[in-house]
Amino acid sequence: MSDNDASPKPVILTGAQPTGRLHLGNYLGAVRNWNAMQDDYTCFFFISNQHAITLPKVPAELRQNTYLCLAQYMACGLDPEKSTLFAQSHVIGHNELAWVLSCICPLGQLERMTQFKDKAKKQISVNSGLLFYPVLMAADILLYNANVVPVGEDQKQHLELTRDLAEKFNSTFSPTFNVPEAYIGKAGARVMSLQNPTTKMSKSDPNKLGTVDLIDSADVVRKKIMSAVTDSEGSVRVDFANKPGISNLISIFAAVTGKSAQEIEDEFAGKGYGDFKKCVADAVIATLDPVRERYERLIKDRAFLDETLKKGAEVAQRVAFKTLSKVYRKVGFPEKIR
Ligand code: ATP
Ligand code: LTN
Repeated sequence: MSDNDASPKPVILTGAQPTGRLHLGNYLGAVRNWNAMQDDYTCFFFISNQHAITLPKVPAELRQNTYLCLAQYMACGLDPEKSTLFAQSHVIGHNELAWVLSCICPLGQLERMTQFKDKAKKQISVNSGLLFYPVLMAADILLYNANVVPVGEDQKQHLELTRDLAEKFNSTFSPTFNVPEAYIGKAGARVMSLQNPTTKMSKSDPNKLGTVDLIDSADVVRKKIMSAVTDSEGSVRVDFANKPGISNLISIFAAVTGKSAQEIEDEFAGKGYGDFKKCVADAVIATLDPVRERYERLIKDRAFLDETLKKGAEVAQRVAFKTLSKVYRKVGFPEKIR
């Protein structure tokens, strides 16, 4: 782990809201890919707790969720010895840069954001943080001069704004920021709900049987997979249009075992869904058991989690200050004499 600018490794950065529990979709579609990047990139992973308050939160839960998320990410393999792990609220600079960026960001572009429109529709009164959120996200990214930003589909538009703001700043003042690339996981990595396999597995799914949480016990995982919605045809083969449930289970089985869909179809030719589901459950449990065990150890060790956040914030803060000083100089703020 280094904040050395001379590092030849490209910078990868991503943030995740402290939502409490991660699920199998988050793991297979996102965190597992981030793990694999830790050796080849300078990595910054942070918990975006400042974004989280754009919608009302219970303070004690928000605080606790920061630790729950950190412990789950670390249990999945994010390693503070290799990557900088930190909480957004621990670093000064995100909001300062966001302010500067807001002053070159057209209001119309924020008002057109799909996520803003969707979230605003669900609110009785819309706070300005919800509108401003993509500017803060742009600042999160540009503050560390990220080259690559892994995000879900829903964040693609925010990444476009980030790129626009980086280019606008660079051309208005002088070249300062990398123009970051989004890294969108493969479409095949999309895990669908076990109960409604045409919608993605999501933490906000009200049907809890549809989502396998990373920290579900083995019994609960088994129960959820055994009760996954399938079809009446009875053959284990991929057909997303007509057999979305079985196709989803085949994708999950493939993702956790490394087998191809064809190998799975051959292995289960002539066998029933019950046998197949049992094997899927065994394989998912074998993948998640060690994650849950590491999580249970980590979540009890608050001192270690605090120390991890502290060290991460120190590294992040040095980079953040450097970028912010440069930005302040370029926009014409006088240097602060220390
Ligand atoms: P929400 O319930 O609000 O839709 P979520 O459960 O989809 O949330 P996010 O926090 O939006 O989770 O996503 C975090 C990361 O996990 C993103 O990179 C996203 O692409 C990935 N991800 C989320 N759900 C899935 C899924 N079902 N399959 C694959 N990847 C997923
Ligand atoms: N908005 C993202 C979380 C997020 C983020 C970021 C992701 C905040 N800042 C910077 C990538 C880069 C979300 O809600 N998933």
